[in-house]
Amino acid sequence: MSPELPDELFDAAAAGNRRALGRLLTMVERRDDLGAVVATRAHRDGGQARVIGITGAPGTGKSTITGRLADVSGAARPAILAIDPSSPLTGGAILGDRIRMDGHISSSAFIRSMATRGHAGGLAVAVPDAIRVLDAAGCDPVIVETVGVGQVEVSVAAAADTTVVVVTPGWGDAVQANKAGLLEVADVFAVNKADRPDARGARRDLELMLDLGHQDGWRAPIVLTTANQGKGIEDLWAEIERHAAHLRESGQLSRRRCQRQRDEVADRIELGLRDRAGQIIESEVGAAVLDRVEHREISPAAAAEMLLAPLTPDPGPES
Ligand SMILES: Nc1nc2c(ncn2[C@@H]2O[C@H](COP(=O)(O)OP(=O)(O)OP(=O)(O)O)[C@@H](O)[C@H]2O)c(=O)[nH]1
Ligand SMILES: [Mg+2]
Repeated sequence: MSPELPDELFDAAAAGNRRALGRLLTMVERRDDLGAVVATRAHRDGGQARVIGITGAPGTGKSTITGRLADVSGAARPAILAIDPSSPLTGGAILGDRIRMDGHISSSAFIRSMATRGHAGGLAVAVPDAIRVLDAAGCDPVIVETVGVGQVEVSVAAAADTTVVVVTPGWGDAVQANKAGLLEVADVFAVNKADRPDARGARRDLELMLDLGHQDGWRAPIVLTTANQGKGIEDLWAEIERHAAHLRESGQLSRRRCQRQRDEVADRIELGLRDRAGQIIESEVGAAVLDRVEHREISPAAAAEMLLAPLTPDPGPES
């Protein structure tokens, strides 16, 4: 019989059973009661894995790099989590297949893809849960691939210890507006498709950008890669490891992780309050208060304050 209870699934997953690991991830993605049990245990047992984010514009070679990195890491049980914020419900599976088709086929990595399911903000809580499950099941490193340069990617980058931003020759023309965003998230840059003309120019543009930015004891190194030929991947891995060592030695690793947990709790509060707001508006009391707004007895602001009051009790005098 195959195990179906979270504890049994964790034992099986830790022993290398991929199906059990997949089941656990499905449980946390559903975010139901069972998912909460899984997430709790994953949080208790996690904290060991190195979490590496790989991000950048569509088609820059993230999946190819990710698969190659998993192999070059020499790790026994690397995991890849591919996230596509733009994809509809079924998109995730397609993305996963694309890793296998386009990218180098990693020999040992556990690969999982996740779509956002159109849940505003949902990714912010689903991704950390999935990372924790992989971590608690003994996967290391956990490499998280996200597409795009924008808000979602910034929040996903926040879930990683080390974030690699992938650009290609000509990047400077393409993402003019996002330079500040790139600088903010990048711990390491990969200029991929270095087999194309002007990879050196792309590196120079990045250097100039880094010269202007402020530095916090770490200047993002730039590595030229030709991922589909496996070139530069070992150098890239070396820089990722160097950054990991810097985080540990400077004490930033625990600071970043603390900040991350804080952000996640804030995200979860926001999500919870948003759900509650919907429920309140739909409730009988909500309808009655809205009725008074409609009759111009009270303002929308006053209505919101009235409906919020039970949610935010006065903390009272300090005890
Ligand atoms: N010429 C060249 N092609 C590459 C290189 N690395 C990857 N590719 C190719 O570029 C295409 C896109 O690679 P992917 O790894 O799927 O890129 P991606 O960034 O994961 O793409 P999305 O997930 O769709 O955003 C594939 O056809 C790769 O084979 C490279 O260094 N040079
Ligand atoms: Mg990809």
